[in-house]
Amino acid sequence: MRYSFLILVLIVGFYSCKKEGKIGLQSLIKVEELPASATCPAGGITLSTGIDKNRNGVLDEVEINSSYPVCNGQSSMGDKQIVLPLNFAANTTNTQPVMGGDLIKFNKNYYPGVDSITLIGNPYVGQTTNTSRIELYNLTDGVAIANSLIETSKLYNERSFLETGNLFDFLPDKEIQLGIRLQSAINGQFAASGTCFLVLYRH
Ligand SMILES: [Ca+2]
Repeated sequence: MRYSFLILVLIVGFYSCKKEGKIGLQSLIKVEELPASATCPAGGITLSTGIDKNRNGVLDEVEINSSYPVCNGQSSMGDKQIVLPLNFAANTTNTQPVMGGDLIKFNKNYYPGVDSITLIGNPYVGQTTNTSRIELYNLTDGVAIANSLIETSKLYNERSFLETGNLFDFLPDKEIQLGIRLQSAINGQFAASGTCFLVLYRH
């Protein structure tokens, strides 16, 4: 698995299309690479969550209130959460959508107990006047997954991970190849997909 960033700071947001006013303190997720161990034989990531009490945009050690491992390549019933990379990192300067990604043979029904599936991504733009749009894309049938739009006007250095709402009901009941559709809102301006993951949650 490729977690090229040693430490990523994710900001959880449930705004796919609509932007809501930021009030109060923000809940953050920190992702750290986890070496292979008895817990995770194939390695994985450690997900830590907490509130950004000092509002510095970083989940500091003292702010962590929950931390747990997410193993690579393990899909036992014991996993509360499964993170699948979509392997799509692209950019465009065109309003014409770009599609790609290689999450092959995906079928939501192969994961008993999973009742929530979200897209997490950290797209960004070259200029804040532009908006980068990513959507989960069914490459097998050539259609976007409904309600999976994530959009942002954040620059690379300010980008953060954003998460859609639950897409479970919008994914088909069959095996498909999943990817990402990327689009720049303004022709001639740079937009990038960032890194995208599909996250499956068990009840
Ligand atoms: Ca902080």
